[in-house]
Amino acid sequence: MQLLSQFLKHQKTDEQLVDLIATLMVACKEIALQLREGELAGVLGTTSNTNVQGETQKKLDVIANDVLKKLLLDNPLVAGLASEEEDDPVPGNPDGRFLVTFDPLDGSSNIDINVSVGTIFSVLERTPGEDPALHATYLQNGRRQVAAGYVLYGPSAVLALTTGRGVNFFTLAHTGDFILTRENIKIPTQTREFAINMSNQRHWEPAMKSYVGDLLLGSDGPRGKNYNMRWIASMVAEVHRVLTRGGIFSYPWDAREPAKPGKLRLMYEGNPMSFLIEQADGIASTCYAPIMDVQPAEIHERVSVALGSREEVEILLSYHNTEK
Ligand code: P6P
Repeated sequence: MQLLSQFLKHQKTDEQLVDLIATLMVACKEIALQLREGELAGVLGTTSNTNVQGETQKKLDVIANDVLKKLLLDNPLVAGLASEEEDDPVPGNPDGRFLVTFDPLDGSSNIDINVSVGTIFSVLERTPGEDPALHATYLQNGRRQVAAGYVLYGPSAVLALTTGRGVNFFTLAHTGDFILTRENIKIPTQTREFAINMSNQRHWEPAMKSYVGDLLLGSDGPRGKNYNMRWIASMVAEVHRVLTRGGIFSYPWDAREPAKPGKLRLMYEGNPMSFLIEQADGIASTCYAPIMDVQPAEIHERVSVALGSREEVEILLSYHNTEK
């Protein structure tokens, strides 16, 4: 049995990054405990606030955000953070090295029905001299990430982590340690499983309608095989399934809010998940370009997402006339 800290040292991970990841895990353990308590701790339900996204904040969104903020700002390595639940960046140690962007509790619409949710995080380095109180300091593309991952609060709490040397899973033990449980994850290149919110079908662009339409035709159609569908409405759970057994997950642009590229957020959903997917030999695309190549203009900007099994995503891209 190998502890997270032992594994990272064995991989010769930068010691300050190991320290930061340890801080993130202390926060995620606390969040896991609060989630396990659920109704008993009176932490379900919503607040009277809405976040910068215009979404009503769940009590646990706020709790998870506060736990992460406090612990990260207590770590002198942290120059600042940007959260889905914070309108503006929160500066930490002005001489700190790392910037952390995070979605404290992704999928929180599932909390009150006891379905899996997760914490998503992305680690960047502050460019020396840049002010961590300014939005511009965080606007780095996904290729600049030095680490990314999520903790999925499911039947077990599982950390999926990459520092650029592959993807590994660590399960939270009753001892409070994250233990290595799957090493060097590689996504199967083919799949029969797709995940998309079909209720938006009439709003998609023609290429997505055509691609999904052919999946639905199954063995009678041009794809020549039958597909199964999943939709958990929790990106962390969907991505974990893709990393574990393959598949394709998409939340594409749709005409409901045409000015927005998509629903999911680039800095703390699209980029960290794309880092994991590419490190596991999958593809993560906007349908027209790799997500991690997108140059962010705003911290809370959104992005269209299609990610998963390499050969399946390549077929989706061909419907969009996008080069692989
Ligand atoms: P819809 C959760 O709110 C989230 O950001 C992702 O985790 C999830 O994949 C998506 O939105 C679900 O969106 O429109 O199906 O509720």
